[in-house]
Amino acid sequence: MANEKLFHIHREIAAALAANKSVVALESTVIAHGLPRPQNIETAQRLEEIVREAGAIAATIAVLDGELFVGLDREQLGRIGNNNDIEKLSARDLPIAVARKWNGATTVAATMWIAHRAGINVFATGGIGGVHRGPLPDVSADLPELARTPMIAVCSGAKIVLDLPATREWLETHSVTVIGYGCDEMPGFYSRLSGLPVDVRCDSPSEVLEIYRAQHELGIQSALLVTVPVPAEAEVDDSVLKQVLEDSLAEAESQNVGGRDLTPFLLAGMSAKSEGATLRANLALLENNARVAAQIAQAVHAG
Ligand code: PSU
Ligand code: MN
Repeated sequence: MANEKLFHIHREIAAALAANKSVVALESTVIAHGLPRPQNIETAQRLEEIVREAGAIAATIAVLDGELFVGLDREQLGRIGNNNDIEKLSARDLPIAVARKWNGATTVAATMWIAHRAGINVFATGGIGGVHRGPLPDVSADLPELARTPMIAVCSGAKIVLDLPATREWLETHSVTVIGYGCDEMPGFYSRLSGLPVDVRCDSPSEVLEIYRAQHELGIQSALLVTVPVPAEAEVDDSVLKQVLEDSLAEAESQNVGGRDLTPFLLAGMSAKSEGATLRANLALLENNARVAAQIAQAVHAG
């Protein structure tokens, strides 16, 4: 068991968890490294409001001075969003961050690790990490964390910069059940379609709840991945997407960008080259996913 002393659970969130009310965990890498300023902090606050409007409480997760924070106040959110020395922390980095008292934003993997141990069972993000393109087998730690954490994870599929078919195969091999929420194929992040299958379609929070319950009763320890397409009006045109993605991937290769810097580099490059179209899509899908996650959390706690 993790030492509870390392966790700082915000008062309101601790009270909600104790009263079995709905809580939605949110990641912070998207704030620190995934979105430009000032939209990053505005978005983080907007996501918390959306979750609240839908009747749940948002728990944005980050590491501050080596302590694991579940729920951030304004000042803490500002530290994560406005400083240049915030680390991008995946699960493997947590022991280092704790030992060396780092400030860091948590990826999907690290956020799920913390949220699950804090007793939260629903999590929302934009797009999960996955299997990267290119010759190296570069596989985001988000995938194995999904395979071993029994939570509901709401996203718009894996980020388009990745090898989506390989990512889909990985999820299948590691028994992560993939739900299409109001869709019959897995969304492709900035696109509503990817040509890849989901395991089942659900059209309401109660349908998701039925599967989540069954998974729990079976004792299955992997996440339930609920994939939600980007709202149609914010979807990025296919030909634009193809072009800016190709250019950004080539740029990353020629500048030798890799490892943890790769995803933020590609997202920023695509936004610049698409005159902000990919950024608008990213914001729209983040907001929509937060809303859906809060609705699902409501169903989980009502049921
Ligand atoms: N989704 C977004 N923007 C992001 C990310 C996801 O819309 O910045 C982040 C998430 O925190 C995810 C991480 O966990 O990118 C994956 O990074 P990597 O491929 O290095 O594991
Ligand atoms: Mn990687």
